[in-house]
Amino acid sequence: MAEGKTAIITGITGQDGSYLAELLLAKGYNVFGLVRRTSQPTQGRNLINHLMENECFHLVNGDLTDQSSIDNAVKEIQPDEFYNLGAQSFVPESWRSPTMTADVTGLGALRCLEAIKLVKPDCKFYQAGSSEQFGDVREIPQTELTPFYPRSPYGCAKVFAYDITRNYRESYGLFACTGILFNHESPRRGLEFVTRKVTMTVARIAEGLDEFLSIGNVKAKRDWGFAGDYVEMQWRMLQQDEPEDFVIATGETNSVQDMIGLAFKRVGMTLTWTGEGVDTIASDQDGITRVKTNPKFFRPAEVDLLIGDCSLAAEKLGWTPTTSFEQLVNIMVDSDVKVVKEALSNGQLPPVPPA
Ligand code: NAP
Ligand code: G4F
Repeated sequence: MAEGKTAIITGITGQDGSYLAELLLAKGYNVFGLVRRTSQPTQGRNLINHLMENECFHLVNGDLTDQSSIDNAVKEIQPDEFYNLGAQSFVPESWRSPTMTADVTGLGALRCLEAIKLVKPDCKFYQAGSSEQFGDVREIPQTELTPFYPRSPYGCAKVFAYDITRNYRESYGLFACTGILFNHESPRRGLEFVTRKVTMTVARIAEGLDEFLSIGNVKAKRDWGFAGDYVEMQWRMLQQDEPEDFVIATGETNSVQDMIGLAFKRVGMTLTWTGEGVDTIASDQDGITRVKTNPKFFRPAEVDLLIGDCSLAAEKLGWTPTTSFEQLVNIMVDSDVKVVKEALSNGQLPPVPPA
């Protein structure tokens, strides 16, 4: 054990959990990641494999749906800080599995707060909030004061988690706060999310493995940033003197169509778009169809536009995003081209985004 602070991270195997663990270890923390039991112990752990030899990095079994496992982790570890990043985080899945999403993503936060309240009330708590809480946005851009209007079971669960975090802060005096984070991406993003699905498919097309990208609503707009920047803000929120909720965003919005155009541009293809809605397609400079719309990727209720106002974080946390939208897309395309090339040269099958 290092002499520094001790932190628990739920969601350690995910995109943000892996970046946050690296950040805290570099700052001298002892990091304990909560992981769900799987029948194959190494399954899904590839983002943290490189940390397993670090003597300050530990895994502890637990599940956000199980109060005792969280209580036990807090009792044994006696953390100074607790980052609740675990969630069923894929919005379309939340319509297919709404009660599971409410249990993990909503009640999971309450279970963490209960454990802290009863066992270690001076532990600081970070809740991973989401711009999905704004949903059908009530104002543009969205700030910490914008009312919520979630559009999915996932968004509703995150609103509950936000409210209960504020309530435990006000009822019990816990240092508990929510970061309302807008979409943040990286080469570690899950293949089901739109940016990574696009960059992996573009890499596969560039290597001649696929012919076209099958996509949903390309008109939706998001405020996309780089995940590595965003975990630094999670940490900074817990270093404040007083707990406070913050919007973390870039302040720039782009459409899915813009994102796809940049990704193809990176591999030397210029797209021309035709049609509307489910009839939208895009062809490259040689007239080959490279993007086709598939109704199955449209959602029962869409969040059309997100753009955050991060003035409060700029003022109090010193927040300035370091990676532009085009740089982010280029980083992700280049990484996936490398992944595909390496797999092919090793005689392996390159990753395929879920259909
Ligand atoms: P992610 O890659 O989908 O990771 C989710 C993590 O939650 C995984 O480690 C997963 O573990 C874990 N998990 C799922 N169910 C669990 C359960 N029942 N018990 C314990 N752990 C469980 O998500 P992310 O992109 O890193 O996002 C981190 C957090 O920020 C999430 O809460 C997400 O909702 C929120 N958020 C993300 C963004 C974004 O743009 N990335 C924006 C706003 C908010 P397994 O490996 O076992 O599945
Ligand atoms: O990449 P997405 O699946 O992300 P979404 O729904 O915005 O949620 C992500 O960001 C949230 C923060 O706002 C997080 F809280 C949440 O956990 C997650 O990380 O979809 C982005 C947009 C949507 O409008 C969707 O309709 O892309 C559109 N889209 C169009 N075609 C598609 C597709 N999304 C996916 N996943 N797959 C498609 O084929």
